[in-house]
Amino acid sequence: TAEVMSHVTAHFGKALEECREESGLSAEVLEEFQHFWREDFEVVHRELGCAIICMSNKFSLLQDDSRMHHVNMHDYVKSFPNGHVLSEKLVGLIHNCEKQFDSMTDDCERVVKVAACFKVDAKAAGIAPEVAMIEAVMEKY
Ligand code: BOM
Repeated sequence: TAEVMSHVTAHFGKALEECREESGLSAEVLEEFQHFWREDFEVVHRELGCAIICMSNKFSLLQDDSRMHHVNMHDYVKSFPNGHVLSEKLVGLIHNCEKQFDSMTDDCERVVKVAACFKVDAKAAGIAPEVAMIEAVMEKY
């Protein structure tokens, strides 16, 4: 659900500042991670892909090939309030997106494509949070 997704985003987004330098993602492109979900934010920059890889690695959410670690992602989402209602859906949506871009060899470029696909599909599935929902739970993390 969008409510659970707001918790996951709030927590995951806290890793952004640790990853700014190595990813090269400027504040002009993305100031705060929750803006990822804004209607007018375009998920297109290679540096955002690099940042998502770096952030995911902080929580062991990726395998060595920079694809999602299914078990760890499942457990991560389940660790949030009502996480069990979202975890399988989220893993399924991300994996479906990964399959569509599997031939891309640049990890950062591929992951930003996967993230853009995930944003579209999460909205269609009704699990995309409003930025205001994320801001309401930011202080918990
Ligand atoms: O193949 C690489 C898999 C990358 C997984 C992350 C994709 C989605 C990242 C963008 C949105 C994040 C929102 C919440 C955290 C989900 C883990």
